[in-house]
Amino acid sequence: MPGLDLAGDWVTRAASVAVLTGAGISAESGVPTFRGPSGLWRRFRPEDLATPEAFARDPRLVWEWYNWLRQRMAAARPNAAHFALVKLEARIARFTLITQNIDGLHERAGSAKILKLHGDIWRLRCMSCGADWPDRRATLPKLPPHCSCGGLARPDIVWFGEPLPVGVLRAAERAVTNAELLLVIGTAAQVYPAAGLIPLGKASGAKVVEINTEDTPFSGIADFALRGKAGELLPQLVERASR
Ligand code: BV8
Ligand code: ZN
Repeated sequence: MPGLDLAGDWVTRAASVAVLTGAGISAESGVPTFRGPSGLWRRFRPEDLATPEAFARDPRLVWEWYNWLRQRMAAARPNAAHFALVKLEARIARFTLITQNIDGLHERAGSAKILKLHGDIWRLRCMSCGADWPDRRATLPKLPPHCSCGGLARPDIVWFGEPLPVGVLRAAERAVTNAELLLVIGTAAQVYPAAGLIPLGKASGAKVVEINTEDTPFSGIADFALRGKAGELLPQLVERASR
């Protein structure tokens, strides 16, 4: 693929690289994407479940969905795309991985510096005292779970209508603003403010390489829009860069 060689050169020469990943990078690990043909939201509407209103209305229903999601994510394994990013992180001093994913697969692959824009399904947060803690059990035995203070616990993730963690978003904006190269992998680029990082990086002078099986609203501003699976293209890109 023509773009792959040139994009590989850019990765080799870039002094700073930012990467934005979405659900598509975990698709080959068996984690269903949000909008794909077998998309999660085909069965459930996000408005019904991934919102604070839905949780206030029926915490048990929302937790049943997240228990199902936890089981799917616990059974998933990082794929070649996740591991390729670990190799890239080891080679490039100024490297920032920004993810919209809550599945924890980047961590399990060995990525260290991760900016999690939408939180982490393996953490819970108390609605009363605000405490948050890790819980990596595939499913939670008692729904909805409660905090030791007796308060109701929620997944420590960002729902629609909720602000992203400010520090994380600022750090992501800084990373794409200072990046010479921005890799955009497996995201439909439709959820904001995450998607806004792409034009921000471009406007700040970064070269943009998109890896996706389909077109997105920002394919047009990418210097290379590589069409294909992340699990296949990303390892090839990193392999070319390590020559
Ligand atoms: C906020 C956690 C304000 C929950 C998620 C109109 C215009 C602009 C914005 C809005 C608007 N109306 C509403 C908004 C705001 C809203 C928004 O952007 N809505 C969208 C739908 C229009 N945003 C928000 O509400 C955000 N908060 O704005 O707050 C505010 C500010 C201050 C004070 C108060 C309030 C919060 C957004 C976060 C929502 N939470 N996740 C959960 O996961 O359950 S978002 C959810 O979607 C996931 O995190 C997911 O990652 C994310 C984005 O989806 P993608 O990652 O792109 O995945 P998707 O399935 O869509 O696409 C997969 C892609 O991969 C596809 O392109 C496919 O082609 C590709 N692919 C598939 N297989 C492969 C592949 N590519 C490569 N290889 C493969 N094998
Ligand atoms: Zn509590």
